[in-house]
Amino acid sequence: MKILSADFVKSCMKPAHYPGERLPEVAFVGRSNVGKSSAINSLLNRKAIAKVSTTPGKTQTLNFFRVLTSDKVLPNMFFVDLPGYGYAKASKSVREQWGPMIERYLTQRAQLCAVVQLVDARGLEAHDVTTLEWLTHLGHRPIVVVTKIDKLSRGRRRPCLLQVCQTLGVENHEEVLGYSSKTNEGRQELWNALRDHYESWKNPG
Ligand SMILES: Nc1nc2c(ncn2[C@@H]2O[C@H](COP(=O)(O)OP(=O)(O)OP(=O)(O)O)[C@@H](O)[C@H]2O)c(=O)[nH]1
Ligand SMILES: [Mg+2]
Repeated sequence: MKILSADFVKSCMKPAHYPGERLPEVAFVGRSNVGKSSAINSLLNRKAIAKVSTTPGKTQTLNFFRVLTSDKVLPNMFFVDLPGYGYAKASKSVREQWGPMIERYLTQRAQLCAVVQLVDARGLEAHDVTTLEWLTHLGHRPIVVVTKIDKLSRGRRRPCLLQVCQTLGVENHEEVLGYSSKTNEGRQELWNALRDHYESWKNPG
């Protein structure tokens, strides 16, 4: 699949400010610094369309990117980069706004067709487990992406994915994907999963 264009559209907090255009949307969820913005850049073949930082807490609002692809099934969509959860160093008032801001988006946005939950290949945290439970409770079936997989030797990758499946209680192992924004490993598999999700969202049952 070719990316024909990828543009940052806007950054916002309130539903009234979300883009008016009704395109399918893909949201990226995960703890701070896990690599959400990097994964967006990698999927879009862009170096820095989404801002990346070594310091957790870089993304603080909902950031919408309009994406056009050569794919017949999923030719256009918004990617939505969300702030990370569990960022303890953000000020209290900021943290108090993030929860409701993310929850409002995930519960109210009718055109949200896929949620990608990123977790770190170097280990899950309790927060990751509760987030998956929460997303499931909200009616989403997240695509779990185990990122920074390049930090593990080849031999440790499959056991790591199996461990993530087990800890998160995901029965179908194919629903947990290894990913590296550094080497683009897993990029095609994630695009395939997004396309599949979109199709089953569009034609439920
Ligand atoms: N080696 C490696 N490093 C990565 C990968 N993905 C992200 N990183 C690094 O991890 C750090 C955080 O990446 P971001 O993409 O900013 O993470 P984020 O989840 O958007 O963080 P917040 O916006 O703070 O929630 C940066 O230093 C990235 O270069 C990956 O797949 N492999
Ligand atoms: Mg970010």
